Amino acid sequence: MANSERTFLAMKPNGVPWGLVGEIIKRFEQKGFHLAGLKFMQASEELLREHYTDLKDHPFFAGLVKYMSSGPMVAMVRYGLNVVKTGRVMLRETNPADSKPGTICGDFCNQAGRNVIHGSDPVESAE
Ligand code: DAT
Ligand code: MG
Repeated sequence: MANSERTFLAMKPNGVPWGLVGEIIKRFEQKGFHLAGLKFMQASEELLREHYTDLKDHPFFAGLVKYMSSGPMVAMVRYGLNVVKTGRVMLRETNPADSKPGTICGDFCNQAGRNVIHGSDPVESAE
């Protein structure tokens, strides 16, 4: 059922010290996406290399894995109608300069390498 579509979101190691955990949870709550799971966790470099395997040939890959493993994240699974695509719209364009005000990156970030939150894209990746 479309209403049970699920996405994986994770507030990145900068989102936690920047004090954005409550704000970001609030946005997903207000939008009506239900919480299926939530975990405060620090990911290993090994797990992150697997998570980002599609990006392994990019020059920023090593820095991405190091940064993402540098501190705790708040990982969540949320579900609802078109949550993967809608969640991405709520997050950003990958280039912060293209992210509109009102999106998480439009409001809280200015560089791709510190973009506050991960959100699955596309549905197969969320699964
Ligand atoms: P997104 O996270 O918006 O789906 P992505 O999957 O292409 O973007 O890249 C994953 C992460 O890698 C992204 O959140 C931040 C980092 N990244 C992407 N492009 C980058 C760049 N040009 N410079 C530095 N980090 C980058
Ligand atoms: Mg991506």
